[in-house]
Amino acid sequence: MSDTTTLKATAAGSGASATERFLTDKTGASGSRTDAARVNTLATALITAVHDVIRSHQVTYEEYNALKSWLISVGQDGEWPLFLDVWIEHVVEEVVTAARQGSKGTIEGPYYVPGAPALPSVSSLPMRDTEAGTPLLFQGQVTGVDGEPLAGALLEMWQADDDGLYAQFAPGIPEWNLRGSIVTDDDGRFAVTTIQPAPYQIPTDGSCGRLIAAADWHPWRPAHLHLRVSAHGHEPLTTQLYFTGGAHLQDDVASAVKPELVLDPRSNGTGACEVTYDFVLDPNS
Ligand code: MBD
Ligand code: FE
Repeated sequence: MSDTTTLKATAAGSGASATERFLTDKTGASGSRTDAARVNTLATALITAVHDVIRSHQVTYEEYNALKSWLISVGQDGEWPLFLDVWIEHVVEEVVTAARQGSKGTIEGPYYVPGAPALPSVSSLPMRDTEAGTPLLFQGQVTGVDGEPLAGALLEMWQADDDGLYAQFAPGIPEWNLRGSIVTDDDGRFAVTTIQPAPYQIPTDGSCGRLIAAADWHPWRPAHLHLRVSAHGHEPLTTQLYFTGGAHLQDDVASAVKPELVLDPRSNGTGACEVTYDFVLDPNS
């Protein structure tokens, strides 16, 4: 018997998965490396910035306690990855990639999983027979900054399904659904069949949703494909691609849209859409 409550995507469920994922993949190496002088500089600057907000906005005890209780609940919901990636990461990405010559990138967000199944240069992303959405043929070439094709580059793709759910962060979806690692051919080319993604709402039933409601913001991101493009001797590129004319290109809750990242797919007359997009990777720094 299928029990709908056990299959319901919840903020706490996706938050717990995203927190676990982050602790598995992203700590360890960087967790203890920062030296004390740098910690002192950054922690002092951050705490001082908060003091300035309290003084300039004459924060009350009621507001201080509301903040304290909200911060506690973000952790209880596992929503620190979501909060940080939606409201903070875009500025880190801007600072860290400012000197790049190759393709523009944007934020990774909380739902990348390394190790998606390897696929040949001409492939379909894994999907269900019943997968909803318009088929999309996404093709292009990966090169270095001098135009040299990068054979054997890895194009990792991940996206939400038509209900806005990511495999491994919501229940009831096959493990690698709409996730794959495409390997480019001898010319650096790839051609991937997937589905056109739908606009996406970040979870609204947890602490981030309570902040959005309390501040009268909205939870929407424009429809997007996530990509991580990597090749030997080159800086990996983390990016997202959007769709011209789509909702929320101008008011992405995660502030992660750039004009260079907007695709304009054309109908190919068979009920599918096609678009070409090329990636240029910087050499390793
Ligand atoms: C997403 O799917 C996403 O891409 C970002 C940046 C934040 C939350 C959910
Ligand atoms: Fe996303």
